Amino acid sequence: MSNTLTFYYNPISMPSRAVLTLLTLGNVPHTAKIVDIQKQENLTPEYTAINPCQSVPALEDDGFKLFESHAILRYIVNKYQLHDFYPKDPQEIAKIECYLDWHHTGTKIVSKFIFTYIIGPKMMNKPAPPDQDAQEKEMESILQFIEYVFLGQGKFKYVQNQPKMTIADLSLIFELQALFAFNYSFDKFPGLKNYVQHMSQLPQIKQANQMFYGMIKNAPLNDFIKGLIQ
Ligand SMILES: N[C@@H](CCC(=O)N[C@@H](CS)C(=O)NCC(=O)O)C(=O)O
Repeated sequence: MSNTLTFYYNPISMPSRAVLTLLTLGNVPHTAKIVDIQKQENLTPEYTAINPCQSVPALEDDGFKLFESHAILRYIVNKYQLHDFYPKDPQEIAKIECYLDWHHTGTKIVSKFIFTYIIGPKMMNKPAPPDQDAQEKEMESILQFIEYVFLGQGKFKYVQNQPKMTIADLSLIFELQALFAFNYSFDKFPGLKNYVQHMSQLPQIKQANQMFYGMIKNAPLNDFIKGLIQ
């Protein structure tokens, strides 16, 4: 197998961290290249030729170009036969796919909330819209759904009751950890809190989060988050 896979990412991007963690956990030979979004490297003609969406992550493998983190995650598990992270049984596959499809309109509401009320106002000089309480309620209804449905009321260790961590978990966890920037306690959702706790302890996830944790470490943080990011 040739070592031609180039992974384009940004360490602050949640979908980038999901793919990076799979590459690390799966021991996939690759070259990782940071795309500096602040310097607008994602808008260059060279990068646009790799990812016409001008977003991260993206991948280039011996001339084959791919964008969208879920497509990239699936490509990696299929190409490198990483069945530990993607089941073989059609019904189990369908359950993982169900989460991955739902993620874009469901879980993404969590990161949208963080962007609107934390990253926008604090880092991009974008004033926060006034209806934070309503948006927080909507965001929490998503957290409740994840806990109830995808984590079986908190009884499942991994998304969709898989025996091992799959690409669905990798997609989910970094979005949930974005709530650390909001100093969120997770106390309303004990099943979700347990999930965040055990997933956050994985060394490869900690490693992927180095820059993110560095950015939040001096902010006021509750003991739950402090314990996880050290
Ligand atoms: N659905 C896409 C989302 C990609 C995306 O929105 N990436 C963001 C960072 S998390 C980005 O590159 N933003 C740069 C920009 O839009 O200018 C995926 O999962 O890959």
